Amino acid sequence: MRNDKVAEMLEELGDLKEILGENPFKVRAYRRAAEAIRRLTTPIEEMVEQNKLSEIDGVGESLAAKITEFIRTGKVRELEELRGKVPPSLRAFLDIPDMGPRTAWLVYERLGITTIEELERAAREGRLRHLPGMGPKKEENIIRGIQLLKTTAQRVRLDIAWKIADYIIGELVLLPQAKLILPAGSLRRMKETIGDVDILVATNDSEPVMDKFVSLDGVRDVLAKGTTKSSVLFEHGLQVDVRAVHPESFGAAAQYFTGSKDHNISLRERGIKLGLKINEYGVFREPTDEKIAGETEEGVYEALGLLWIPPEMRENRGEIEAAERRAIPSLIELDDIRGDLHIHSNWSDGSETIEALAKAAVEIGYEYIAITDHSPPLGWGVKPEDLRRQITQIRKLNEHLNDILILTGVEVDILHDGTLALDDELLSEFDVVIASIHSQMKMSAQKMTERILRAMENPYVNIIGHPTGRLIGQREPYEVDMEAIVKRAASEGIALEINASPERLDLKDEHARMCKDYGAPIAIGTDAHAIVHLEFMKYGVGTARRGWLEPSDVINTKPVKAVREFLIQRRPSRRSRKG
Ligand code: DGT
Ligand code: CA
Ligand code: CA
Ligand code: ZN
Repeated sequence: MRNDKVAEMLEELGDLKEILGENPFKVRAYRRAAEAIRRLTTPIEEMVEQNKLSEIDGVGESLAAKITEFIRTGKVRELEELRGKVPPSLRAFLDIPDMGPRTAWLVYERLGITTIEELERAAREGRLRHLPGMGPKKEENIIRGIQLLKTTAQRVRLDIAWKIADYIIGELVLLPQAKLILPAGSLRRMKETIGDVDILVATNDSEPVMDKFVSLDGVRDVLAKGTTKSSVLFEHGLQVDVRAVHPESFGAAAQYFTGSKDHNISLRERGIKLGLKINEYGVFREPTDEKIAGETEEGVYEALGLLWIPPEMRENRGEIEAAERRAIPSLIELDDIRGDLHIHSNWSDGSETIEALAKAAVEIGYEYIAITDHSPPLGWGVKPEDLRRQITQIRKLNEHLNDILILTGVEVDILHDGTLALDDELLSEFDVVIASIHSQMKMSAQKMTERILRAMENPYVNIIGHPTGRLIGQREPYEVDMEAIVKRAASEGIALEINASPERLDLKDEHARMCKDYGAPIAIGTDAHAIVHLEFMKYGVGTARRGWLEPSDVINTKPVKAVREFLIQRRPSRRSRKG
C-alpha cells in the first residue's frame, strides 16, 4: 500500500507539471518511475533505507530525493507549491480522451473552469470554441470524451476492487466472530468494472466485525454503520458495503447479493410460478411461509428446480434455462491454465529478464510460457537481428530448465494495410506469433475488418492479440465486424486472445461466448510486463467464465505437445517451403 502512495505522489507531480507545460520527457520520467514503483515487490521504505532507489527504473537523483522526503516527512514541498498554482482537480481533465494538458490549462486560465461538470457545460454552450487552437470540432470531441469517461468514472477496475476486497477480507477473517466471508456483487461475478464492493459475513455477533471494518486502514469516510450493514468510502473513491448475515440464511444472502439484479428478477418470477417467495433470508413456500432453503446457495437453486449456477454466468443471458435443462457448462478454472502465451521481457518494454519470468512461472506451476516481445515499428519494439539473438538465448536457457519450457514468440504489429511488420522468414522461426494492432485505430469497420482478415491470411499467425483494442474507460474499441473475425478464426484455426490485463479484458465476455458458438479457439494471455502481472490470469479466466467457456475452448489449457500441434498446424512444412 505504501508503494502505491509513493506512485500516486509521483503521478500527481507529473500531472501538475504537465499541465504547467513542463517538458514531456520529464513528465514521462515521473510516470515511468511511478509505474516501476507499483510493480516493485519490495516495500519502498526498504529501498530508501538501503539507498537503493536509483536501481528503480526511471528514478534519478532528483526523484530519489523527493521519494525520500515523502517517506520521511509524509509530504513533498514541491508538490505543495504546485498544488497552489494548479487546482488538483484539473488532473481529471487529463483523463478525458482527446484533451491535452495545454487545453486543460487554457480552460482554467481563460475561463476559470476547474471541474468536469463546468467543462461539459462550457462545451455544450459553445464557449470553448473561441479559445486559441480550439474550434467546434474539438469542442465536440471533448463532449464525447467526457461521456465516455462518465460511463466508467464512477466504476473501478476489477483488479483494484479485488485488491481492496482481499485486504478487507484478510483483516475480517482474523476475527473469531466471522464464520464465513464472501465477496458478492459484481466482484464475485468478475465484471470488468465494479461500482461498489459487497462483502458478506456470516456471524451471530456482528458488532466486533463492523467495529473493525469501519476502522480499517484505507477507510476515508464512514457512510453508515449498523449491525446488519455498514458502508465506507475506501481509497480510490470506492464504496465498500459489508453485510452481516446469520449463518442459517447465508446461502440466500449470498445468492441475493451476488446478483445480477436481472438474474435475481428472473429467478423471483420463476419462484412465483412455483408458489415460492425468494428473498435474502431464504426460499419460502406461499402462503404458509414455510422456509425450504437458505443455508446454502445450492439449496436455493435446488428449491427452484435448478442446478447451481456459477456467479460469472448470472447475467440473465440464458443461464436459468440452461440450469433447468441441467446443461450448465463445466466452466474453465484458473487451475486449468498450463501456461501464459503473452509475456513481455526487458528486451522490449517489460521490466524483467526472461530468466526471472520463467522462474516466476515455475512458481505458479506453469508448464510453459511464451516470451512475446514487441516488433518494430513501435519505438520499444525489438529489432529483427535482436529477435534472432533472443531466440538463440531462449533455446540455450531451455537446455538448463527442467520444470518449464520457454516458447519463443513475438507480438508482431499489424500494419495499416494488414501486412505484418516482420517478414515470413523471421516469423517462421518463432514458436508463437501474436499479431496485434497498436496504431491507426480510427478507420471504418469495413477497412479494419479487412485489415485484420488480411493479417489472418499469414500462415505464421497463431493468435490475434487484444482483438478490439479497447482500454477500459480510456479508449473505445475500434470499429470492426467481430463476427467476421470470429468465423475466420474458427475456419483458419487461429486463436483470438482474451487479453487478461484488467485495463483491457479484450476480447470481452460476450465476444468470448461468440467464439464458443462458432468454434473459434481462445488464448488467454496476461500481456505481462512484470512478474506481478502474471497474476492477471485470474481476470482473463473470469472473463472466459463470463463467456461460458470450458477448458477445451482455450488453447493454453492444453499440455505442451498439443499446444505445439496447434501452433504449427497452419504452417507450410519446412520442405515445401524450401521447394
Ligand atoms: P455494481 O456494484 O454496480 O458493480 O454491481 P452489483 O451487481 O454489485 O450491484 P449492487 O452493488 O447495486 O448490488 C449487489 C447485488 O444486490 C446485486 O447484484 C443484486 C442485489 N440487488 C441489489 N438491488 C436489487 C434489487 O432491487 N432487486 C434484486 N432482486 N436484487 C438486488
Ligand atoms: Ca456492488
Ligand atoms: Ca452494493
Ligand atoms: Zn499489444
